[in-house]
Amino acid sequence: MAKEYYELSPLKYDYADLEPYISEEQLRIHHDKHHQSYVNNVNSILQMMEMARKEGKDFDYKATAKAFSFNMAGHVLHDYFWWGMIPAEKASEEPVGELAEALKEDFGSFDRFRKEFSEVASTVEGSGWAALTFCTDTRRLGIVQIEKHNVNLVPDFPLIMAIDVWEHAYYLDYKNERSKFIDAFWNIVNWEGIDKRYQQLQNMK
Ligand code: MN3
Repeated sequence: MAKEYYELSPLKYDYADLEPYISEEQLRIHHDKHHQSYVNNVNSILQMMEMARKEGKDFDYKATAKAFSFNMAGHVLHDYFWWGMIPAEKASEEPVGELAEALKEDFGSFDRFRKEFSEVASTVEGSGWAALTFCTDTRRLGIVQIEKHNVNLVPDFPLIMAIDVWEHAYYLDYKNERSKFIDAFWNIVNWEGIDKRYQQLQNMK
C-alpha cells in the first residue's frame, strides 16, 4: 500500500477572522510559513530514511529521531491549535457540554481552570505549549506543559486543546508580552469543537 506524507491543512476560517485577537499577518506567517516548515521538514526526513533504507545506507540515527519527533509533533500540535480556535463572534464565552461539567468537577470552576491553564502557558520556559489532556486510565483532566514541540509529552494523555506560546505565535501582535496573547486567546476558543473532542476521548480505554 502506498504510504502517505504529512500535509498542511487549510484553516477552517479566513486569515483575518480571528482579529483583533490574532492579526491576519500573524496568522498567515504562523500557518503558511512556520507550520508549513514543520510539514516540509518531517516529510524530507521520511524521504531521506526511505532512500537510505533502499540503498542500505546508514544515517545519523540519533539526530534524525530527534528531528523527526520535533517536526512531527510541531505539525500535530499546530493542528490542535488551529481547530481549537474559532472567530470570536461564533465562540461561546465559556466551555459547553460534557467538558464544562468535567472542568467544574476536576478544577472546581471554569475560572479556576482558566487561571491554571494561563499560568501553565505563561511559564513555559523558552518555546513551547500548554495543553489540556484527558487521562484514559484515571479519567482525570490534566494540564501539561510541552517544551519545544515534543518535550514532556506523555503517551496515553491525549490532547483536548492546546495553545502555542512560541514567540512566533504572538510576536507581531503582542511583542514580548506572552500573557496578553494568552488573555486574548480565551476570546476565540472553539468550546463546542473541544467538547466534541472530549466526548470522543470518553470512549477510549
Ligand atoms: Mn507555532
